Order: sequence, then structure tokens, then C-alpha cells
Amino acid sequence: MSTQSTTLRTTCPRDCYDTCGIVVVPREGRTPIVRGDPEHPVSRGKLCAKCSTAYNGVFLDPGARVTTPLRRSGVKGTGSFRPVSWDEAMAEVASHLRPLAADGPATTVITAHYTGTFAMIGYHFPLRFLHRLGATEVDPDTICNKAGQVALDYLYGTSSDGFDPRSLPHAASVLVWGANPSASGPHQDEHWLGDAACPVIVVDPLHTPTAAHADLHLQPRPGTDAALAFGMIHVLARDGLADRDWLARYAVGSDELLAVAGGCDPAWTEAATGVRAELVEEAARTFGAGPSLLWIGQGLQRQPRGGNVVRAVASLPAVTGAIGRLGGGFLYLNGQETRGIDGDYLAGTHLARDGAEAPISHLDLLDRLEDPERARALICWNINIVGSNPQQARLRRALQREDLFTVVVDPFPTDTADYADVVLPAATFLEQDDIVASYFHHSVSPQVRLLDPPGEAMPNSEIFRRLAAAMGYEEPELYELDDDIIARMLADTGLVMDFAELARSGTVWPSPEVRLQFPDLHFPTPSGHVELASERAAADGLPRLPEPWADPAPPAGTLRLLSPSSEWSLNTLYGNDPGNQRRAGTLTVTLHADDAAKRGLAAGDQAVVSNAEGQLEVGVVVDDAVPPGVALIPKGRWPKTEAGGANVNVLNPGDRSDMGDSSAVHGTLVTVEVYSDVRLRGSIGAAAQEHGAGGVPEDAQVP
Ligand SMILES: Nc1nc2c(c(=O)[nH]1)N[C@H]1C(S)=C(S)[C@@H](COP(=O)(O)OP(=O)(O)OC[C@H]3O[C@@H](n4cnc5c(=O)[nH]c(N)nc54)[C@H](O)[C@@H]3O)O[C@H]1N2
Ligand SMILES: Nc1nc2c(c(=O)[nH]1)N[C@H]1C(S)=C(S)[C@@H](COP(=O)(O)OP(=O)(O)OC[C@H]3O[C@@H](n4cnc5c(=O)[nH]c(N)nc54)[C@H](O)[C@@H]3O)O[C@H]1N2
Ligand SMILES: [Mo]
Repeated sequence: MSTQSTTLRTTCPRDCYDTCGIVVVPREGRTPIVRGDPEHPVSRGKLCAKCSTAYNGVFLDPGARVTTPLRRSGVKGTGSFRPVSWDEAMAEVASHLRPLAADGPATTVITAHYTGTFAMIGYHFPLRFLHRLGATEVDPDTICNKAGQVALDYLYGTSSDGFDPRSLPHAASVLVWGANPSASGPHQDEHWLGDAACPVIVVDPLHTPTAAHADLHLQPRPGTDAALAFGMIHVLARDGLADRDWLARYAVGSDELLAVAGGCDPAWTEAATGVRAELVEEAARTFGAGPSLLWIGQGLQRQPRGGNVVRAVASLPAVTGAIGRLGGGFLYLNGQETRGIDGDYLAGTHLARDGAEAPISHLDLLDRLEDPERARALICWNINIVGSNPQQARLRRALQREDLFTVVVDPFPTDTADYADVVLPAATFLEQDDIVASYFHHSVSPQVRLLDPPGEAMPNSEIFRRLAAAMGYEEPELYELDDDIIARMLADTGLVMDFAELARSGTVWPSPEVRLQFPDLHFPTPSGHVELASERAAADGLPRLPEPWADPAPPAGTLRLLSPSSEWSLNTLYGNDPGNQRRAGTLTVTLHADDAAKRGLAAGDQAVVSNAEGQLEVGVVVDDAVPPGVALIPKGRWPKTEAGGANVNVLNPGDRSDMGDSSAVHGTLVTVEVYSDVRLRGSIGAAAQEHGAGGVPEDAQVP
């Protein structure tokens, strides 16, 4: 095997902190091998287990892919289709969309999309067509990280311009708050955190592998992090580690914030959060010892008061005056704009129609889909809503509406695709050129077409160019070619290279110097300062200052359900991959030994996890990495591959957090009971039956 031929280098475009380098090794007459690029500066040779399994599994298996356009031939939800030509598929879609766009923007066409691919064209380009059509967009971030975005926007004026990870050697400590890169970014876990010469602190209710490797692990009860942050601010202020001069110059509201923190001593903090007082002290002193890096996770803010949590936690770098200094600052996500790439250009936002509707929240999607007047068509691409969205049983019912014309664009026959009238086969990243802009590093990477798409699959961009043509649209932006878009992006990054050269070199950093976050200490807030107290928040009906709030412990008998990233899938992607399925094993809930014992449950038992939304039958794992009061069922399985036809989102009631109309999925409460007890009561399957057609595959084993 050879990696000499540098033209075979590409980049993983998954929604992940890693953005790994990949090489494809062709083999005469046989399936090529996809593996890690040994020369890649971030991933350093290995590809994570889930990706290398799937990229040599379902990604290369035409039998697992959608390879031609499909037209529905049976009941919605059953996945009954017949292949059709591209021309027939395009004509069918256009004939349904045209009347909806006849009198202005097609606001009754709902479009949902997210990060199935995070490559720039694959992610953005279809929006040009959808803006031109005047479709109503489901705000993608509301299923993921919007609460934190809004919070950081109040505080710093931006959420997408974080620290430069290359500043690690200058940091006095790294504080990872509510991220679990051992699953969600294994290379950042192994290499970036692994390279840290300074202390690493992790704040997570779960004793994750990332927490296990840290120097200090603080284990608050879920949803109590704002109180913990105030406890740390208390210690910083008390011990002279708050930088009052810096705050006076660059922040508003610091006196008020410190006054509130005055009431949050370590004993109070311990009572509010469950974190021992001496750990609060130690974490604060370690973080305050010098400029420190704060990595704000996304799991952290999927809480009922997740926005408040992020405002409180993200105050820490300001309180210590660590911003604008090498080795200090925070990172939530680094947007492509930090590399000069213009998202508005890519998405053609100027094509948006007068009278188009503002994006709606994922948490309002169901209400909308149930309203035949306001939702006549649905276009899903880069997303698998049946697997990922809340209220799974209700969503399935909504998608069964005969009069909801549904188009799904995906490389794989997902649960969502099963409800489509037309399925369009998308090419994967191995089959198209694009640019990938990591959301952790300020880097730019080539995504290179190394294989032909199977059958008639096509890149998202080509699919939406064809849709534009089928609709008879004339704006040239709708037809811009990928090569031209790539050239424009590269020019915008300031890199003096063409795509061929980028493909040869692999990942590059447009800024050779370590970037300082907020180098001039001017913040894009109304005041130009860090707004610890925010008039904008107040005007939006929120507290002016973050509050030292702690969610109460779950009511007696219930547990707080956490469903974060699984090591064996990427959201629901890979849920159909046999290798990953084997390693993920059957669906389980993990409980602390005390909670298991209280319920008469032991490892290996069958249990029923339920709430008013639904119920799920699972095996029991007992592990004290999960604290008392918490039940863990990672996200990311394909509902139709489960015996019960559902994944964890059948339990997700779709509650929203305090900011951004964003998901509060980690606030979900459940009861966990012995399976046979629930069966005796006769309430097994009540929720499963509601799934309707498509819930349970024919060959599934229903216990
Ligand atoms: N219970 C629970 N639910 C959650 C979460 C949680 O923590 N707990 N997390 C939430 C979060 S953070 C997120 S971001 C969402 C994610 O939810 P989704 O956005 O639904 O993510 P995926 O399930 O990966 O679906 C992406 C789809 O895109 C497809 N795809 C891949 N590449 C391409 C391509 O090039 N073109 C096209 N057209 N399609 C492609 C994949 O096959 C896959 O079906 O889930 C949310 N759901
Ligand atoms: N393998 C894998 N990698 C992924 C994904 C995946 O599905 N699988 N998903 C991708 C996506 S879409 C995203 S958004 C990122 C997210 O990646 P992360 O930012 O790491 O977020 P999560 O995995 O959702 O959750 C991280 C941690 O948050 C913790 N958490 C939950 N509630 C609280 C709380 O109240 N307080 C604190 N302190 N912690 C809490 C959970 O216990 C969990 O360990 O990962 C991406 N990477
Ligand atoms: Mo996400």
C-alpha cells in the first residue's frame, strides 16, 4: 500500500471537532481502502474507529446506499419505492413545488437540513435554491447549539470566533466544560488535550473517558453549571484572581456580577451542584493561575436553562482578564468566517424573497407539519429528522400525511427517507470536491473526489442545480459550478493556492501565526465591551445578568436522561453500518449502582425507560461513571434497526431551552423500571404501537 500519490488525500467532513485527514488506497479490481492520513497534523495517521468502519463499510457498499432517484409506491413510512430517472424525479418535484411558489415565496414548503456534511458547498449551496423558492427554513442550530450561540452573542457579540487551539502551549490550564471529546472529537481528546502540558479540568456529570484523563473532574448534577460557575467566580474574586482593572476597561456589569457571586461561596455551591467545595476552590485557582482556555461544549447547553449556563460559564475568561492574551479565551465553535469564507455568498442569502418567512425552530416543526394549511411540502437534506428530532412517535404520524409532499436527499435509505414521496440519491464526501473548514482549528482542508458515486447519485450541489433548472429559474448563482465556488473560497481565505495544490498539501492554516481571539479587545456587542450585564437580553425578556441557577434534582422516582454523542455513530450516521452496530451492541441504559439497586435492576436485565412522551425497552448497564439521578442512553441509532422501531428520541418531549428556541433534550426526565413489572401492568408497547407503519421492520425480533 502506498500513500505516495498525494492526489489520493482527502478530508472527513463530519460534524465533529476533528476534521481528520484521509487517504484512499486504490486496489486493482477490488474495493479501495479508506484510512487515516499519516501526515495529517491533527489526526496524525489514525481515523477514528466509527469512521474507518463506516467508510470501509456502508459508504463503499452500493447495496447500502440510495443509488437512483426513487418514487413512492406504497404507504408512507414503509419505504416502498420504485426507481425513476432523474428527469422523472425532477419533473415530479417541480410539479408539486410550482403551484406553491405561484403567488410569491413558497412559505408552505418547509426545508430542514443540518450537518450531514459539513463541507462548505454541500452544507450551503442548496440554500441558494431554497432562498429563491422562498421556502421556510427550519433553523438548523435549534436542534443542536443555538442556546449557546445566543448566550455568547449577548456576552461577547459572537459565538463563532473562538480561541486558536494552537495557543495551547501558552495556557495555564484548559477547562473543558460540557464537552466529551473522547466520543465527539477523539483526536482532539487524544492529541490536543493529550498534548497539554498544563492541568486539564473537565466539568461533566458523567465520568467520561475525557474526564478520566483529566487532572481534575468536577461532576455537577445536570443543569446546575451556572451555580458552579458563580461558585468559581466567587473564589476568583475572593482570592484576588479576578482582574478588576481588565473588567473595568473591557466589560460592563462586572460589579453586579461579582456582587451576585459574593453570595455563592463554595459551601453554597456544593449544596447547589453536588460538587465538593474543595474541588470548586481548586478548579477556580487552577483556572485563575494565568490565561486559560475554556472549551465550552454543546452538550452543556442542551438544558432547560442552557443559555443561562453558557452566559455564566463564559464569564470566566472575562473575570480573569484572560481574553486577548495568548493562551486565554474561549471556544464554542470556530466559524468558517475566521478563515474569510463567506457563508452568505455560499448560501446565496441575497436570493431570499420578499415576504419569505423567518426560520422556524426545530421545536416548532411538528406543529407546522401537522398544519396542512401551513405545510404542504417538506424538503429534507443533510438531516435525518426521524432519528434526531424530538417526539419521534408524533413526528412519524405527521410525516404520514398524504398531502405533505416530501422530498428527502440522502446517500442512505434512512427512517426519514421512508416517508418521502421522492428520494434523491446524494453522493458522499468521497465522491465530490469541496472545502472543509474545521470548527475547532482555524484550518482549511480539501475534500477531494476520489471515487465515482454509485449508480446515479450526485452531489447536493448538482441536485439543487437540477431542481433550479426544473423550476425554470434563471439566476446564475443557482448554477454556479463547484470548481468556481471552490476557487472563490480559496481566494477569500487569502491562501495563494489553487485546489489542486490544496489537494496535494492537505490541511493548511491560512494564518501562519497563532490567532489571538479579540486581539484589539473590541467586542462586537452594542457597547463594544464584554456585556456581563446585557440590555439586549433584558429587552428580550431575559435576566440582564446570568443567574446562579441550579436545576432542582429530579422528582422522586425519576432520573435525568442524558443522550449525548455515542462513540459508534455520528448523530444517526453509521446507524446502518453493521460493523458499528456490532460494536455499539444492543440498546442499553446505563445507571449508577444505587439507582439500579433501588429499582431492583442488575446488569444485563431488561428495563423499560418511559415518560409521558414514550417508552423504550433496553438492556441495563450498571456503571458508576454515571452519577446517581442520571440515566444515560447515547443518541445516534437508526430507529428502524431497533427491535422496538424507536431510538432515544421517542422519549424526547421537545422541550426548549431558555434561549434561541433551542433543544433542551438533556433536561428530559424518565422512569426506569424492570421490564416484567411493566409488562404485568399491561403498558408495554403502548407507545410503540403509535409509531404506525415503518416502526418495526418485518424481520425485527420483538421480545
Ligand atoms: N436525544 C438526542 N437527540 C439529539 C441530540 C442529542 O444530544 N440527544 N443531538 C442533536 C444534535 S447536536 C444534532 S446536530 C442533531 C443532528 O441530527 P441530524 O442533522 O439529523 O444528523 P444525522 O442523523 O447525522 O443526519 C444527517 C443525514 O445526512 C446524511 N448525509 C451525509 N452526507 C450527506 C451529503 O453529502 N448529502 C446529503 N444530502 N445527505 C448527507 C446522512 O446520511 C444522514 O442521514 O441531532 C440532535 N438530536
Ligand atoms: N462520536 C460522535 N461524535 C460527535 C457526534 C456524535 O453523535 N457522535 N455529534 C456531533 C455533534 S452534532 C455535536 S453538536 C458535537 C457535540 O459534542 P459535545 O460538545 O462533546 O457534546 P455532547 O456529546 O452532546 O455532550 C457532551 C457532554 O455534555 C455533558 N452534559 C450533559 N448535560 C450537562 C450539564 O448539564 N452540564 C455539564 N457540565 N455537562 C453536561 C454530557 O454528559 C456529555 O458527556 O459532537 C459531534 N461529534
Ligand atoms: Mo450538533
